[in-house]
Amino acid sequence: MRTARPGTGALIGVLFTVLLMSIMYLADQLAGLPFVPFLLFDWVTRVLPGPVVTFGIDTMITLFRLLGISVTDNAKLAEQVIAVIQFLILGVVISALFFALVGRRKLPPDRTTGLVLGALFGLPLIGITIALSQNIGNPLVSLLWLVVIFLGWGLAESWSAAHLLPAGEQPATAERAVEHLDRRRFLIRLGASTATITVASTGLGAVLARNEQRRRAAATEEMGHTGVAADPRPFPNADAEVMPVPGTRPEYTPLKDHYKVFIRAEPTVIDGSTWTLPITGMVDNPLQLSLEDLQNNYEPMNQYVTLRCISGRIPTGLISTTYWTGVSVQRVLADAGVQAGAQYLHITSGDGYYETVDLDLINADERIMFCYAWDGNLLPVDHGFPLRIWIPDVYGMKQPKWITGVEVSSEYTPGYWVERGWSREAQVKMTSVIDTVAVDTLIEQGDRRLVPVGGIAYSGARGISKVEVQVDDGPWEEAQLRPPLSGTTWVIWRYAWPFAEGRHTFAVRAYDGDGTLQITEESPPRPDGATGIHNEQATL
Ligand SMILES: Nc1nc2c(c(=O)[nH]1)N[C@H]1C(S)=C(S)[C@@H](COP(=O)(O)O)O[C@H]1N2
Ligand SMILES: [Mo]
Repeated sequence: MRTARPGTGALIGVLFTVLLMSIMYLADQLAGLPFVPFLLFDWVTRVLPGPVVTFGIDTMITLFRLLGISVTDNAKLAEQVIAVIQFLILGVVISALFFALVGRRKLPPDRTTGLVLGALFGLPLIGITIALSQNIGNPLVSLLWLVVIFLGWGLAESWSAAHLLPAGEQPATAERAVEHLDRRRFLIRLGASTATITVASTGLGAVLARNEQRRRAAATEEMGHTGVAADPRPFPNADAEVMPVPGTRPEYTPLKDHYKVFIRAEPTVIDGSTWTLPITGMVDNPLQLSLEDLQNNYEPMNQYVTLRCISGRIPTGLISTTYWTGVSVQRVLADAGVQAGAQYLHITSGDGYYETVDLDLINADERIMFCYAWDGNLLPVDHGFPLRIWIPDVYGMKQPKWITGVEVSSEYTPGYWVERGWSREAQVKMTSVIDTVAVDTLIEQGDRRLVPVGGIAYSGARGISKVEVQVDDGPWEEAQLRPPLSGTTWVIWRYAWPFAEGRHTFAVRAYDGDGTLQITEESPPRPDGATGIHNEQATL
């Protein structure tokens, strides 16, 4: 008997699985058909226990920091790479096992086996795709497409096995040599042709993806100019005397730099022209509101908002500020007529995310809004188009994007991240951060030279009343505060320190609107949000 060739099987698995992915990618760009590796990844992260997922994310962030890579810019890309590798491993393992079995004459490399193999690989994945498919175009077309390509993968596997592991009696030595040569040629030709198709379809897919991105940007811009929201500029603090120290992060985050966090490998795309917001459950008058209803039937509210992710460390990039426009949730609920005994809003999203909001909180705060615009334009796709909620003073995890359902209920159910071990309340923890010790922009004051130090302080909707800076073991000195864009944004602070040569440690701490000092004891982001003092070293 010929010895089994799991190595060959693995190689064939790489060729056909990479090819399979490139075809799925092209079909995704051409026709919006599902890209299964991302969906598999989404499913795996959803079914794995919370601590495992958090450990995975933490490991990734730690690794990035060690490598000096920006977490904000690359986290999603890293997830996508992991998704592709995971899918590849799956295909390779199945292929290697298959070749091993064929090599041991346990399976014939014929058409039936190929179809069964393709079904074994594809059916669970098709199941996952259907389970996660709120947003895949036509489900029937997607289904048929996936059946075809996975069966195709199986047939290609068995066809290759038939060429590479011929059945029959052990041939004579001379024939064996010829066969060996044949197999080699077959492998080379196979490698060349699969590689060609892979490169071609991936390349074409990438071009289509870039065009689609442009088209989407143009379309959003056009919709944005229908005057959905007031333009945020000029800023309310344009005349403020206290200016940021050069090197401080922008007070108003450029939209493209706003941090992004979402559970799936890709942002969720919702068709705004057919989308409606259903308000259901314990209401007298269930509603179905279109985007236009929300824009036209309710007084728009505008608010400068700093949004912060609970998983951010100190300091971190997972915090940004922009201008939010929407309608008061109170007003919408008044139209729906909330019934006695109702206690919670269950919000569900197009990506499978969900959160629960206490109705007492909504009744107490008319600022809580269904938000449809950022920075004067409709929401960007990545940030929750067409609708997200804003709740002051809590971390981003409490505020779903891509809202597709709102149900009024008497029962509490934990939200997506609460279920995975994160804080139920998720109230923002006060933080202050040093952005810059501006060694290069010394201020001359008579014969004194001062080093400007600057950064931000943030305390949800509680405001910042005081920021203090400490250098080495010196006293805590009060910094100057720039008036913020609003009571719900971060505050820019600055401090001028008398220059002294050497290596120094700068520390910062803040007090909120009530004069409460921030928590100085260090704690990690999980489960309640990071606390502790930010230190920064500089050599002068
Ligand atoms: N539907 C949905 N909403 C969501 C999330 C998500 O994954 N899906 N992530 C939440 C988290 S953890 C944060 S920090 C904010 C981030 O919003 P942004 O990406 O617009 O900055 O969205 C929140 N809302
Ligand atoms: Mo978050």
